[in-house]
Amino acid sequence: MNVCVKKFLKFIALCIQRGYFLLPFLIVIFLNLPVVAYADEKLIPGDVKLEKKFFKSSRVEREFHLYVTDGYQEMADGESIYFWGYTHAKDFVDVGEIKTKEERDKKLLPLKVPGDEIRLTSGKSYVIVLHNAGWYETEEHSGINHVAHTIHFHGFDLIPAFDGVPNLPYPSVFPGEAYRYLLTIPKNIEGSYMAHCHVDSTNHIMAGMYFPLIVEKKPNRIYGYKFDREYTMFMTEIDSKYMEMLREKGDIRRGLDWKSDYFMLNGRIFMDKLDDPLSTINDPKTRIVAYEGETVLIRLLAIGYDHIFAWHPHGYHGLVIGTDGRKLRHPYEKDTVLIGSGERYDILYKIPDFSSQRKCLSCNYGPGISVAHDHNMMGMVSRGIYPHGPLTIFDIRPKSKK
Ligand SMILES: [Cu+2]
Repeated sequence: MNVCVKKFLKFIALCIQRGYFLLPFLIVIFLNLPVVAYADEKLIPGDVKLEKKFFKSSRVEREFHLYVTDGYQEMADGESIYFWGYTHAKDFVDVGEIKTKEERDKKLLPLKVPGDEIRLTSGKSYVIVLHNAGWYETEEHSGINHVAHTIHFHGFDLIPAFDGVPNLPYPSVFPGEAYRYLLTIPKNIEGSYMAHCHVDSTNHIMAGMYFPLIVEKKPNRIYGYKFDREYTMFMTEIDSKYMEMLREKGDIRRGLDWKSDYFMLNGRIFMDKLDDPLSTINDPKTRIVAYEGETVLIRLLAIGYDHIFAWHPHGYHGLVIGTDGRKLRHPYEKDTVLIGSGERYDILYKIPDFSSQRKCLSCNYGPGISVAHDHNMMGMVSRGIYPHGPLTIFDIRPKSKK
């Protein structure tokens, strides 16, 4: 508990002792003080002048509190993989310092890789607070029990204070600490981005420290185009054996030793047992459901070690309208889009209307299911088994069933 809070609590006790019961409550109302006293988490000080200016000149639209921690994620093939990542409490609220595993499990949502999307609006200002909730799944003497982290807002073109590169100029966040990132999104900026940790990037990114970041001017609009539905497809990879070695011993191997054995779509793999609840196709965020005549936006994102993903939906050519958060002056049609670590593509898929079907019996027109998958075949194998990779389906339904 910090000194001010302690002094204030003493003052309340004194008032009650002397019979002035209402005085402290009137002060709280008058000063609009928060009544909750948070634990003594250390806020890493930023640039005081800059912060003062930010809060004076900007109306903060929303504050997001992100917590980094470790955990296990169950995969559709029955394996459990050790990950690091970003999580949060319900509605991204501040739950103060996390000191124990019990506290973490009670206050925060279970760790998910990638972390949940953060969606921002062009022209508005935000505060994003990074808290380090600590590591709890490691062996006692693992060398990574006490590691620091940051957030790098990939593609946001920020000043170093909020760019998440350690010690340029602010230190990264150790357990029990927090750091505030103050962001104003320019009015002319929109599109698909991502965020990731920038400490010892090879290890921390590969361990799962990333999440999608979306900027929009208006819902269902991008770069002047309209769409009916959108899906974010985040393609990533992990070396599950390396992760287990990190957890047990914590000695970090040479970066070049990564050998991914899982290639994922939104943190999942496809399972040939079609009703597996953990399979990509049974995840509402990954199964692409749309109706005849609609336009679907796919926000394609990738991060990883050296895998180049090849996004390939059967039955459709998509219109690539933007990349890396910028509108393309000359959009182009593709049925296979190659995407490497850090890249993003915004692609529109126009779902044909069955009533306008041409006389082509073999063409993909009308409701039904078709697959979309990584066409770099190395990625279609997890733990050596095909087709346990980044594969999902376009599930097109008739208008009448809307
Ligand atoms: Cu990190």
